[in-house]
Amino acid sequence: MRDRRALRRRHGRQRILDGRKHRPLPMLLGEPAGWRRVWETTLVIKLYYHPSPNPAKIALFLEETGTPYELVPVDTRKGDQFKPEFVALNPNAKTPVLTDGDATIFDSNAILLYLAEKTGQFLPENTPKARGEMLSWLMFVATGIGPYCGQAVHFSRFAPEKLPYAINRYAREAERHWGIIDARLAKRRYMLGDAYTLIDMSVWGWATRLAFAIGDDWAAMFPHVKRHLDEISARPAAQRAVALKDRFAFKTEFDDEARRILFPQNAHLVA
Ligand SMILES: N[C@@H](CCC(=O)N[C@@H](CS)C(=O)NCC(=O)O)C(=O)O
Repeated sequence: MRDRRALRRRHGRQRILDGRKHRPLPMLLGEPAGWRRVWETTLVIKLYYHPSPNPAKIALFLEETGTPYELVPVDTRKGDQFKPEFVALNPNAKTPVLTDGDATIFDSNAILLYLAEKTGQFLPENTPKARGEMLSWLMFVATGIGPYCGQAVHFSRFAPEKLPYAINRYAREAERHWGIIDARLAKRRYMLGDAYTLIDMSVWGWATRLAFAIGDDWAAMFPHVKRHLDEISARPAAQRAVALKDRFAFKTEFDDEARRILFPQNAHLVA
């Protein structure tokens, strides 16, 4: 009890981080031991963020759980991801990164799993069957949806040469992966059944960019993905997550400097 009072004195009942009031974690109300754990651990969470699909998933999870966090902008079009202090957190030099005390986690799907396990929220039931399904879909999004959408965008929008083979390869593979998600959502409300879980948040990140990744007719191709996207996007937490982009003046131009920074391995080909 004394610990709790001391923490309250230090942080206030609702701590103001980044100019905004954060609500206490709802799942822990009425759970005094949990309160102490939350005050001691989650107040120190930092999300290294850029307004793009992978960081968006993490923002959604933090907003859904009401977890207090500090938002740290990383302007990838200006090269912030290559600063030594950021590379020390993520040797892959990409957003998002989450730090929680002395824990540092990179890669969006790893972060989602970390947060779900930490908070005990948005996980399926703890049976081998349900856990196996959850891990399979999490990895499917991480290794299929993310990379194929990323490359589809790259070759159709950013590559200086329009290479039909590469454009077709990645567009068709991105579509094939989304077709698998669409078929799954045709039979269930959420990715794992009746409950909204971390997998839905992971899918949501890239679903918000489907028009950009595979074209304006995507909704006709994947109506169940569209229904899922619309439902999640209407949630207040999703709206707060999307609004985070307005807190900082991120560079929006995709000019030659941004191209050189984001695709350094190709810079000598277009110089
Ligand atoms: N596998 C990583 C991919 C992260 C990623 O590609 N992040 C993009 C934003 S969505 C980024 O930071 N790009 C900057 C760059 O490539 O230099 C994850 O899921 O977190």
